[in-house]
Amino acid sequence: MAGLLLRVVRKHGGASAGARSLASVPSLPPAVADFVKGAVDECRPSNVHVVTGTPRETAAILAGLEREGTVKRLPKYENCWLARTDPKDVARVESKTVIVTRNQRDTVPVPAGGAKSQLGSWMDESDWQRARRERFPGCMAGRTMYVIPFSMGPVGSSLSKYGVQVTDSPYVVASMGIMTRAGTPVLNKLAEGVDFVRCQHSVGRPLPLSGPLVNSWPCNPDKVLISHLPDERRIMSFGSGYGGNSLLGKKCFALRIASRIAKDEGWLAEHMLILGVTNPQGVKRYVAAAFPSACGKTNLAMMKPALPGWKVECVGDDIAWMKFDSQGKLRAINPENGFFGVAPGTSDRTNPYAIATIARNTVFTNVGETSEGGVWWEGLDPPAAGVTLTDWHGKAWKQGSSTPCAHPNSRFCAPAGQCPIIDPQWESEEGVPIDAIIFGGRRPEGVPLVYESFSWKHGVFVGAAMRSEATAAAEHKGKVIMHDPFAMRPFFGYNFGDYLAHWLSMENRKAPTQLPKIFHVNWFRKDPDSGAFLWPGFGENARVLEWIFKRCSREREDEAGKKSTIGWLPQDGAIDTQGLSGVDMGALFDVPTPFWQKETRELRAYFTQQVGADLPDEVGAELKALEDRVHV
Ligand code: O2Y
Ligand code: MN
Repeated sequence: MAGLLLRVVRKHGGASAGARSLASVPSLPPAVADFVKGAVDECRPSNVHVVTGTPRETAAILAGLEREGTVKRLPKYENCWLARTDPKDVARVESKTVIVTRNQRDTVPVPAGGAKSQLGSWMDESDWQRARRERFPGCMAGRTMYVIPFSMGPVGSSLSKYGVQVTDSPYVVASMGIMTRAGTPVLNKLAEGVDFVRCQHSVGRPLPLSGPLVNSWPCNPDKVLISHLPDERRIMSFGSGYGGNSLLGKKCFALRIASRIAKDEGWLAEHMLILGVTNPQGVKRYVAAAFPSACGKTNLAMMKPALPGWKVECVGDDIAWMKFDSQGKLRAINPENGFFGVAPGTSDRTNPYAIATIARNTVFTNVGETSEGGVWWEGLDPPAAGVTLTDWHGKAWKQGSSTPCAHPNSRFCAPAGQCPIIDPQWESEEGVPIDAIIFGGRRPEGVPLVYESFSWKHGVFVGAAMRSEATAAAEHKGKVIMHDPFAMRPFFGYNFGDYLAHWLSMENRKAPTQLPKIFHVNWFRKDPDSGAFLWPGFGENARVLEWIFKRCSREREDEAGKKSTIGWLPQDGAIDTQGLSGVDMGALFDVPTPFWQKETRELRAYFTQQVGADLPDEVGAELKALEDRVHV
């Protein structure tokens, strides 16, 4: 194995008798060595392996996982792997995700009447210390602690930030190697003394095991706790090996901790895809777009436009870090290096470029498997005759079964550079220039296909007012329209009221500032009688991107849209519908007053109960102005 494998020595005598500590790690920069030493002292692994990120090392880690039975090779493809998790460890666990700050109000607005905040979960420092003591001491006994130096963003970019994750999960090492730039080049950067976020992760199953593992997937579901200490720029995650709980560069660092760093430093860390769109004349613009889950974010990020001559290129599908440059242009990078996408529903029809991206060097988790050593999930064509399927539990599975073949949150983890339409500028040092910000949601009624905000302040209000249809929690039935401001509800690293104030402050910067235009889209409006979607979506969404593109073009700036109570709508005929049949544009752009009266009442209740005194006056004023326009 190419990485440094360091034996951990046992200290004898004195107060530290029985403790394990790192003898010496000569290759680590002092601040990194201090962090690793602290983690070793607490978690007491038997070995420490500093990850170099070489292909040989990754291959050895995957071979070890295969020997353990945690992953299996998928012989149908080149260097692809399948992991099946413990069925109790299949998704981000929001209820066990906390932010630890001195004051509750640093983390969340304090809801009226003692209600529980829906905008984050705060933990008191002393409760957190107790929780830490109950979990981490000795948690890596018998296991190797991997030290992963990683970069969010291209190494050396002025917009990038660095992290070091210690983990006892080789699956996490393999996945972080795809999702981030990890290994020796980052360690060299850290040797320059740059700051880094301290990320400590354990699956929470020291050896010898106290009970059997399920699917050779170590985890400790009863003890899961994903904690963030934004003041210390530290993340401590325990008990889960899955996705957003364990790949700490992603939601924990790039959104929760980074949103707080961004507030302190004057930039934006957002739950947004970034794409470049080029018109038939060769003019290119970039947009960033925030959507709650289940709105097809990865599909939009890799869209194959149905409009002839138009081209979309992908910079990122999940997270955008954006900062104004010295000319006042908002520049964005995708801090990630891979896609951790939902597999079910991904197909040649919905996202052909994702299908091409995941054909090699990909780790699949909890998808179905074919008898040919391939993958399968709901939404793909049935496999060829004679090919049989195994479900995500490892059991034989047949079409028509009452349970799904792939877990609904099953994932592919693939290198972004493999996307056939990855943007040529996706790793550019300065980031790509953003002309438009798009908010969106799954709104079956009342919300038009697209509208543009009247101003930056109004756009911030539109982001704050985002809602989307979601499958309700177990205790409810059916679908509900959930509030998900800026698609950041689970990911705010600090008080949402302060977050809104930070967005508003972009307009008052002393330096030159060209604010992007702000839009809202809804691909999911339904015909109230038939329940059918009114808009075909997918590649046809290019027609909406075209309108947004034109609205951003300087020569069109004075050209009026159609003013409505909620924002600028396209004038009749401004959206190209050539080649589309049976699409009722009237129904798609209807803005029903009773719907918006109810919407404003619900928004007022939400802002009052959840944000209260922390709601900036400007956002309150935008709500009041909307109420006046719809005559509440
Ligand atoms: O369930 C998980 O652990 C993954 S969550 C996730 C993964 C990729 C992109 N976005 C998300 C999300 O929850 O927004
Ligand atoms: Mn996401």
